[in-house]
Amino acid sequence: MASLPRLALESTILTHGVPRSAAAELARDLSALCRLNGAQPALVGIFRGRPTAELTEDELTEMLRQSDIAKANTSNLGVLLHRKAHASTTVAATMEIAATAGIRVFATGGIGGVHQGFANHLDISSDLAAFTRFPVAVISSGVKSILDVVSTRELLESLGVPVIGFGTDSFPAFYLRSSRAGVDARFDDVASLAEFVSAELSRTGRGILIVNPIPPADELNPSQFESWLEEARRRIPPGVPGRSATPLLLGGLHEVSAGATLRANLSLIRSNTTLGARLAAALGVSGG
Ligand code: PSU
Ligand code: MN
Repeated sequence: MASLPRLALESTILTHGVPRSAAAELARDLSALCRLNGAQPALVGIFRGRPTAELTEDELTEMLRQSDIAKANTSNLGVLLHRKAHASTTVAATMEIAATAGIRVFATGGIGGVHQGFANHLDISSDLAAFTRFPVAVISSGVKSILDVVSTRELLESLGVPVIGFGTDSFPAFYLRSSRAGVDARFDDVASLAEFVSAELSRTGRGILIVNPIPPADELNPSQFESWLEEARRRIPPGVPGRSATPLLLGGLHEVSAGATLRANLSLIRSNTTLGARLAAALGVSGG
C-alpha cells in the first residue's frame, strides 16, 4: 500500500500547552484523527539531540516523564541538538523540521505572536518570522487573546505572510471564533484550498497561515473569558521571562476556568488536525 501523505504535529502543545495528565491521550487522539481523515501523523520533536518528524509513542512517553523539558524555537534549536537534549518544538521549530522532511501541512492549536505589555519590553514569537522561511501550510485557530491579536495580524501582513480563513472572513482569537482583524482571503472547501496551497508553496517557497475557528459549540463566552484571563494574570509573579510566561498563563487559565479553557483548547486542536489531515490528503491526491 502506498504511504499516506503526512501531517506534521508539534510537541510543544503536548509538553507545555496542556497539563501533563492530558498529553498522552491527546497525542493518541490526534494520531487517530489524522489517519481517519487520510493522513499519516508526523509528530515533530527533538529526541536526545535528534530532530525528527517521527517521534514514536515510546519516545514521547519518555519525554513526558521529564518534568522540565526544553522548548525549542528556531533560535535555540541548534544548541539543543548540540547538547543532545530532549526538546519539544514550537510552531517555528516544527515548521523548520517539517520542511526539511518534505512535509507540507502542519496542524496545531494556536501560533505564537505579539505579546501585550510593550511598556516593559518587546516579546514577539519567532513563529511569525518562520512563515517567511519555511514552505509549510500551518492550520491554527489564530492566536490566543492573551496576546495582542490585532498587532500579531498586522505583523503577519508586514512580513508578507498569506493568511487564509477557512470558512471565515475574520482572524480568529483561539477560544473565540472572531476578532477585529481580518484575513487575506477566504476558502470554503478543502479541494480549492489544496489547489491554492500547492501552487503558493511551490511559487514562494515560504509558509502559509490557514486559520480555522474553534467549533461553534466549544467557543467561550467573551466576557467570561476576560474575567478568567484577569485572574490568571494576577497569579503570575512579576518578571517571568520569555519562554516561560505563556505556559504559566495557560496553566493558570485552565485552573481558574475549572477546565473550560482546556476543553476549548482540545476541541480546536482536534478540529485543526482533522482539517489538516483532509488538506494533506487532498494535496497528496493532486500530487502537487
Ligand atoms: N499557543 C497556544 N498553545 C501553545 C503554544 C502557542 O495556544 O502551546 C505554543 C506553540 O508551540 C507556539 C509557542 O509555537 O507556544 C510559542 O511560544 P513563544 O511565544 O515562546 O514563541
Ligand atoms: Mn517570546
